[in-house]
Amino acid sequence: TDLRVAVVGVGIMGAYHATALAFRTAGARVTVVADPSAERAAAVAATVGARVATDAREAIAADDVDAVVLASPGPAHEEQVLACLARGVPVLCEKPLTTESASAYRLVRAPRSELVQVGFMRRFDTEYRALRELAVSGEIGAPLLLHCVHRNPAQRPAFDSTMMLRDSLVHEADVTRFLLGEEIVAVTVVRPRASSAAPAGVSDPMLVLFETASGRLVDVELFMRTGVAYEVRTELVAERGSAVIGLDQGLLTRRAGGAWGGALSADFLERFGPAYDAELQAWVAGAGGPGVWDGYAAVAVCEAAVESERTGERTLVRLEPR
Ligand code: ISE
Repeated sequence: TDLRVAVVGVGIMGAYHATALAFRTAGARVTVVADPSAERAAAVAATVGARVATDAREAIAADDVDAVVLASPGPAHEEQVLACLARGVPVLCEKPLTTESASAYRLVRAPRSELVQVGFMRRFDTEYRALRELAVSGEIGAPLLLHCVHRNPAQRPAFDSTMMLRDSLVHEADVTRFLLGEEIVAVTVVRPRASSAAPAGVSDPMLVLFETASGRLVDVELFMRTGVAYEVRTELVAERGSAVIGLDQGLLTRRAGGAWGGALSADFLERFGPAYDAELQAWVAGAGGPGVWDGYAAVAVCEAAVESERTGERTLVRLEPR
């Protein structure tokens, strides 16, 4: 019998999850869809053969729901995750787990918090998995540095410096923890001259430096309005070699018309679509994935980054005991 899933929040991400669950995931079907926009909920529900709930609470409490995908905005997550845990149903919560470390830590401490998986889909991307295998294999020696590039072609004006750090940098925080296997202890945000594409007061691009517990360094370029493409690259530098992922999308290099080149990903669904599908399939199968601690640790890093962006100072990450 299929796992009956409620999808809460059907913006771009939730709509993608709903169709992936309905048409590309074994062992699951979508029974309920909820969204503040009744129109959007109805459209997605019709596509996947589900019914519409009046609100998130009703969806989470419904009798025909065994598990929940939360793709609502970060500020809504705490209450919704707690409702799932109170009912004892597994929940796949999109990143960020919450928007402040205090609320994320409340989820760490909540009874049955092992039922939470956080939507860090890069952990299910074949390139990131290969990079991690290389990092832990010892083949190129001990990892020393990561260079990360995270570029979006465009963002809405409301995507300000804080959102860049909470919603986009959060992926690099998790990738760092995933690849290096240790916590990030300090964050420094540097603001170069802003792009003319950045709204007034928004620090776009930014450079961010993570320091890990054992003293490794990770630099991140966050640039949300390049006007070019969706580009995510990570280079690992180790004692006897280095490796990079995300350089070529699709690897097809065409030579024609007096030029050579290939296509770039237009958006995160194109780049990470297969990773999202793998993430959902693993979640439905109960195979395990990033949990509530991973979600909390990444939120704590982003919170330090928000403070560093404001003060210009190197900022320590405050992590409660595990
Ligand atoms: C979005 O929330 C994501 O998670 C994407 O991966 C990221 O690149 C984008 O900047 C965010 O808006």
